[in-house]
Amino acid sequence: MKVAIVGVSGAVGQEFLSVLEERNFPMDELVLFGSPRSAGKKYVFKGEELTVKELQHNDDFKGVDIALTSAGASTSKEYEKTITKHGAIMIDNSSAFRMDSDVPLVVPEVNPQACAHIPRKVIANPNCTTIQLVVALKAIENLSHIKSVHVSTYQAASGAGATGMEELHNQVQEIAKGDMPTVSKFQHQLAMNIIPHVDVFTENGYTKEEMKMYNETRKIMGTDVQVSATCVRVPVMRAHSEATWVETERPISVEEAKAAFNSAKGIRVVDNPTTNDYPMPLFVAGKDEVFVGRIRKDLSNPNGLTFWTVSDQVKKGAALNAVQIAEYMIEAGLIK
Ligand code: 2RA
Repeated sequence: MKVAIVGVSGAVGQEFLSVLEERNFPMDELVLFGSPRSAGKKYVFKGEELTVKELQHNDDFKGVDIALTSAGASTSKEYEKTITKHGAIMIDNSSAFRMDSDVPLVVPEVNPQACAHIPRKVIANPNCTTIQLVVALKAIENLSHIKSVHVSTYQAASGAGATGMEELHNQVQEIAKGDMPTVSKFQHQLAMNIIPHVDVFTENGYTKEEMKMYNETRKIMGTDVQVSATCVRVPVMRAHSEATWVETERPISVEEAKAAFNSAKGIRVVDNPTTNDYPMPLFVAGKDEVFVGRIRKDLSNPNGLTFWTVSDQVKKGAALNAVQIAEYMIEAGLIK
C-alpha cells in the first residue's frame, strides 16, 4: 500500500501525518507533495525523514493507491486527473467535488456504503461543520426521521488553516502588550470578539459555509432534511462547536436520545449538568470523537430535541475522517 499526502505543509496536511502514524495505518510507503514553496521541506514520519516533492503534472502518482489531498479546491480540480489516472483513489478534503453527483461525500459513521461507487476514483471529505453535525444526526435519524435542523456554529480559528491560528495567537499577544491587533486572515479582529461570517456571502444572504451545511447534510444523510445554519467564527484555537435543534417525525425523549448517542459509533456523550460536565473545545482538541452534551427537549416544539456538539476541526473535521474513509475501504476490500 502506497499513500500520498498532497498539501502536507498545511494544517490538515500535518494532521494527516500524525493521524496516519497514531493509527498505524497499514502502508508500505508514504510520499509527500506540496506547492513549489514547500517542495524540499522535510518532515519526519515514524522516525524517517521524508522530503516534500513539488506537485506537478507528471507520472509521480504511478503506484500510489491512496492520495489524501488538502491543497485547496482549485489545486484539487487542476490535479484530479494527474492524481487518479494511474488508479490512485483521491480522498479530497477541499470543496471542489463535494456536490458532484459522481463523487461520493462520505462520513464513515453515516454513509460508508457510498464508497462502493467511485467512477472518478474520487471521494470527497465533507466540510468540518457538516461532519460533526451528521455524526450526531445519524444517531437520531435511526430513531425517527429528522424533518428539520437548525444549527448555530462556533468555529475555531483552525478552520482558516495554520495562518488563521497564527493570527488569533498573534492578536492575543498584541492585545496583552497593548498594541493594535493585526487583522489580515479574518474579516475583523477575532481575539475578544466573535464574527458571524465564515466564507463568502451568497445571493440568499447565507454564507457559503452555511449553504455547505444545507447541501452536504442532505447529500450524506440521503434524506429531504431541511437545514438552516448560522456559522460564526469564535476565538478558539482548534475545535468547532455547534448548537443544534432537530425536529423529528415522532417525539424523542431525552433518555432515548442519550441511549442512541451513547451507542453510536464515533460519539462520546459528556452530559452531566450537576457536575458542570459538557463538551468544550479546549478539552476536545486532539480527540477523535464527536462529543455530545446538553441533550434536552426543545421547549418550543414537542417533536424537537436540542443538543450541543464539539469536535476537533482539524482531526475528525478533516484529516481523521479522510483516513477513516481509507481504512473503511481497505476493510471492505474496496482497495486492494
Ligand atoms: C472554516 N469550515 O471553519 C471552514 C474550514 N473548512 O473556516
